[in-house]
Amino acid sequence: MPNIKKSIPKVETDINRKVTSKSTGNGGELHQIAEKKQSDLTTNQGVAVSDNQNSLKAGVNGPALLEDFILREKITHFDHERIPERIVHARGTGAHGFFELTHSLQKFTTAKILTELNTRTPLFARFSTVAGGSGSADTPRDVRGFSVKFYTSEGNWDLVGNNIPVFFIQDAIKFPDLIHAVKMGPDRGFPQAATAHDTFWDFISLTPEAMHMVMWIMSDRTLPRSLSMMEGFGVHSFRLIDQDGNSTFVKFHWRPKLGLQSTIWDETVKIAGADPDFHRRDLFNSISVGNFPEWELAVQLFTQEEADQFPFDHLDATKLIPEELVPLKVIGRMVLNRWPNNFFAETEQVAFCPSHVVPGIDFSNDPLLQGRLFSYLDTQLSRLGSPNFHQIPVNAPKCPFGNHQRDGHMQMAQPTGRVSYEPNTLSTTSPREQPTTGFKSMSEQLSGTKGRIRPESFADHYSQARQFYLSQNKYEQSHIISALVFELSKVEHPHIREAMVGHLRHIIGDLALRVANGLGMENLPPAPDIAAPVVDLPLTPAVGLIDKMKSTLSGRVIGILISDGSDVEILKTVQTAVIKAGATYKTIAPKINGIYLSDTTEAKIDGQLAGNPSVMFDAIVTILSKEAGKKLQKDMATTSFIRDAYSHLKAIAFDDGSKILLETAGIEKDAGVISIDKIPDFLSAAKTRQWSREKSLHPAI
Ligand code: HDE
Repeated sequence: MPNIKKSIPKVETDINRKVTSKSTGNGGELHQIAEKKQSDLTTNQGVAVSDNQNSLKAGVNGPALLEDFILREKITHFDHERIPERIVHARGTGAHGFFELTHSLQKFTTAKILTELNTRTPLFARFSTVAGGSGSADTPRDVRGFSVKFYTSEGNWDLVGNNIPVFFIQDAIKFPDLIHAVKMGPDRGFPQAATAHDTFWDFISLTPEAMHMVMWIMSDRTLPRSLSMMEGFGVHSFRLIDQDGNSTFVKFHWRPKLGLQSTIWDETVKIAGADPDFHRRDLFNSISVGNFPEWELAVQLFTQEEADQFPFDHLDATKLIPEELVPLKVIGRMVLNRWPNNFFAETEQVAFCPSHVVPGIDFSNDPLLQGRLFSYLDTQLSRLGSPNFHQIPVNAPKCPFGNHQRDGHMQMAQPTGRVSYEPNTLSTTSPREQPTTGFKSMSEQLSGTKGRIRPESFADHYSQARQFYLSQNKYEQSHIISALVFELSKVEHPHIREAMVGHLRHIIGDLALRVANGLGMENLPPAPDIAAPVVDLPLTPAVGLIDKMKSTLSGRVIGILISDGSDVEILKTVQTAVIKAGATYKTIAPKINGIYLSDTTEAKIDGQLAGNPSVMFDAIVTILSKEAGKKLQKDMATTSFIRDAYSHLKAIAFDDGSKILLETAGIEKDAGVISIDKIPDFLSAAKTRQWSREKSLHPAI
């Protein structure tokens, strides 16, 4: 029995603690004391706190006292730290930046942000996944949100888009059903952040309008390599309004400077385990080192008369306007150059609403957009808890703003004077209407019979799905097929799998057949009845991805594996060449410290091998002494490093000492497996993936 009496410290000792910059309390706990350069730690009422390590107790081993207002304030605030996460798009990250207009749309709109050349409009952008909770991984197969809040001189404009130009549904009334179907089951609380389950595919199989979107989400578009390597789309048609009130339809597109790039499905799954923060870390890193992510903003402009000629209805959000039909006009660029000071205050509290538009920009009658115009303001009220959410700095306009709205939870403003209404005679300075430059909706003549009716022009659900699939190259088509096989294999109810394959038959027979084969179906299930005939539309290569990859190493990371005895000259040459080519590198070794190179100098290691599998890199280099190669041959982390890089179609450069590892990992030499003395060849191969390798690795597809 320990001597309890002996272990009780004297209270006096604690009270008389010596005041130095650091001090230790009775229990050995650290007290960091404010010096001149530090401010005092205070309560929220500004009272300096003398001890932030111990609560107030009745005796040294006694219970805590209710009187301890310092403890209660701290814990109460902590208990209330979380706000409801976004119902969708909960997982996200964002950054500040600016937009610069390079081509004026003066002919079409009065909006200053789209007409004043070379002015920099500050902005905040947020990227997100849709289905997962805020703590889910960055890399599930999912659509990515692509939201931009422009703080224009005429008020805030939010362009709240996605990285895919079409959507699942045509009418907002279906959104809660879609989201309930994709989110975790209400009875079991899983699966998280995944579409590969019964409820999602059950709903989709009963929603033929989703088939075009299904093609997009099963493509590599939902597996972006980096947030700065994805396109963004406003999705709906909007209107631009000129000074005479004339309207032109517009679709907004973001084009990444780094070009498009995606990961391979198996790689994506492994990234989720190796680094659940893969995308936000990548964005953070690139902004931190000054490699600012950049996109072009482009528009498609068209008139009502042109729209009448399209073989689809542009107000249907399940359709896109092929670039080949209405070309893109680049009008400016967005650069993200500042990481937020505080994730919660900015990224979590930023409130986007598609209804936030500025004079000169207006809505179309897309029924999905119309529903969104209501939903976002509503959701901010429950998420941020007050109609004053616009006062939070990240949400507040940067131009002057004011009206007669008053009070409410957490009112931060202090309006002065007696008048909080208008019209009035009692104030000469209170805000008044602005009929010349104020926001005006396009004047549109409307008539019709009230009713819950879907337009007939929305009835073709398969033609653009077919167009998308046929516009992919053969590797991309295989990826869509293996994604469908993967997802539908996770579905427990055979009738849902069959219904889905039935739909695929309308898209294209070969696709249905290959998916049915992958699912081991003996016969092709029947195709459902369709509301409108499927037509063959001209191909649109712009929807592809692989063929649009840019020949660049910018934004790419090379993993260099070394160990004791690695050749210092080769290492230096590779590192210099990688940087010169515009990429970055990480030097990986079995130990984070204590690795000595061929010249006996200690190497600088950026990451330990087991914690940095090759899925973290775009290409790998192995530089090993013969002894190290032999030793590492038996190490699973090393062989997986190489085998995964190979099966994820990455370029591999190796030296003599690493040859043995390639043999152990079963690597067959091809154009992407390159001897270290051919660094230019390696760097050129690292700009892409070794697509031709894929067939031999996944013969089942
Ligand atoms: Fe959203 N969506 N959405 N959505 N959405 C939200 O608003 C909603 C739709 C999109 O980074 C919510 O603030 C409805 C299409 C993005 O903070 C909510 C409908 C597109 C983000 C909401 C749609 C989007 C959201 C949840 C069908 C692409 C994240 C939290 C009519 C054009 C914004 C929030 C951010 C977020 C509703 C369909 C994009 C509930 C009702 C189509 C990028 O209001």
